[in-house]
Amino acid sequence: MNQSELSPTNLQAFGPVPTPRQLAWHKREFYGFIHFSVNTFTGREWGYGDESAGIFAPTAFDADQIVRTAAEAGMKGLILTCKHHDGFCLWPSIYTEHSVKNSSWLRGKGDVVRSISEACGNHQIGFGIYLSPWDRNHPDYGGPKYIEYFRNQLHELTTQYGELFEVWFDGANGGDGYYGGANETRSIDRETYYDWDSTYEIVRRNQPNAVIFSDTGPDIRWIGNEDGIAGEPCWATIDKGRLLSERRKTSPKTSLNDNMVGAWDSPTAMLTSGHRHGCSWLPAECDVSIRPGWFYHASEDDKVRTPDELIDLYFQSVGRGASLLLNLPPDRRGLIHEKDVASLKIFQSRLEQIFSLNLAQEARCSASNIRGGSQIFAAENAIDGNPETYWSTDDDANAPAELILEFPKTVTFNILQLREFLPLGQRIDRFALDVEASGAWKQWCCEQAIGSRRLIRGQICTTSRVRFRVVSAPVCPAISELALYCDLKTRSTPTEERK
Ligand code: FUL
Ligand code: CA
Repeated sequence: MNQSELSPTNLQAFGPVPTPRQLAWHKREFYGFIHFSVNTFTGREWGYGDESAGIFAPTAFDADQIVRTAAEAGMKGLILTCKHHDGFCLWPSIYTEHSVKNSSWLRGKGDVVRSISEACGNHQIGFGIYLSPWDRNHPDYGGPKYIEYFRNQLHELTTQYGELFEVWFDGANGGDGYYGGANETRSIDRETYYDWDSTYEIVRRNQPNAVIFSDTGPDIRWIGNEDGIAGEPCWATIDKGRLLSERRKTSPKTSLNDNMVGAWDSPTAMLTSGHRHGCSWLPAECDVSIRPGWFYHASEDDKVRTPDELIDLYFQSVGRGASLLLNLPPDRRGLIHEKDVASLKIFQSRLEQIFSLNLAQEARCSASNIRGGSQIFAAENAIDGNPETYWSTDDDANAPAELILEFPKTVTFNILQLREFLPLGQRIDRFALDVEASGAWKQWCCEQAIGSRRLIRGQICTTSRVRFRVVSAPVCPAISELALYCDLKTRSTPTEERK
């Protein structure tokens, strides 16, 4: 009998738990966004909707180069802006003329969605779609005919391009647009206009494994900022009722993105941190661009995020139990620019270097308590490299509880990685790590929230004993992984400090 078969009887889940599609998504952690449209050729960030399809003219579009760049950077999927707010479609939709079929690119015979989705298949990474609900080109936007159009397009995209891992619905709705020449401001009621439940139904029917992203879910929530930074802590759970009622208090005719700055209990602050005892499992995704803009602008060629900045983002998103959705905008050739490629290459090799050696695997591991004294919940499960096994305690020995790692010879580390066994929920409130120094325990960190993956960067230290403590938890823990790493790049700092 394996541990997961035992868990329902032996160990009750705590609070909400992820659905199978959310669980699969948690494993993806780092994936990319591709913003590509008429904006790439006009220099805008939000096209007005009056751009001629003819201006979409990449000179050397190469889906393989784009997807290879993403895959080699360690991304496990790519989400393409099939239609941004300007309404221009990167696939030859049968429902509009405003698409690649009327562009000069490949004499109207190209299909960016097809090419990128196939390249994702070739590189064995997931493919996802972004379809903007707001459409500044469509004459019927704001009325019922547009909803039919939007759903028809969603149907095309969810049936003609293979399996999708994520469907991304943008909350932005700026009001004004070309709207087929009308040139006016059209405001919609974001609560009711799209009748989201019926729209989500299309995705569920055609792509049952895809997670749906929008500001407030249903599967994945927005992190509340476009900086790529999750809250500290960031809970996977949230009180959706409270979130939605606070959101309703802000104007229903704007998008959540329009209320970016707010008080602690503002909807965006809730999205950033989640709620410890929230009743929905709704994990966060951190979207951010490798450049200041979402679309390519030559003027930003010198503003590409550096490998160090990307590493920081990774720790502030993936390292807080969220995912990192990093945007790579193709340029006017239809390629990821050399500067972005160069930064991603160094970033990826730094990541590989950091996580290449898990020092914890060299330790002997013991625990203050093992559930039922059983091997099934053994201390070693936390360091066995198997995500399906975990350490747990008896119900009355949940906190404080500790794991002690003893090393045959001293180890030097500055990074701690933890994971909880997610099918049993997010169980730990607060934890600490201590290191032994001159015969006494010294606290190395004390933080809240673990969840899918928690990374803590701290002081570099050399020791032969490490103690992990569950400081506070309402139920017994289920720690599936405790790992220690050393980031070579910062190895020199502490020597300086020790002097
Ligand atoms: C926002 C949009 O308005 C931006 O243009 C971009 O697509 C970003 C990912 O989402 O809401
Ligand atoms: Ca394990």
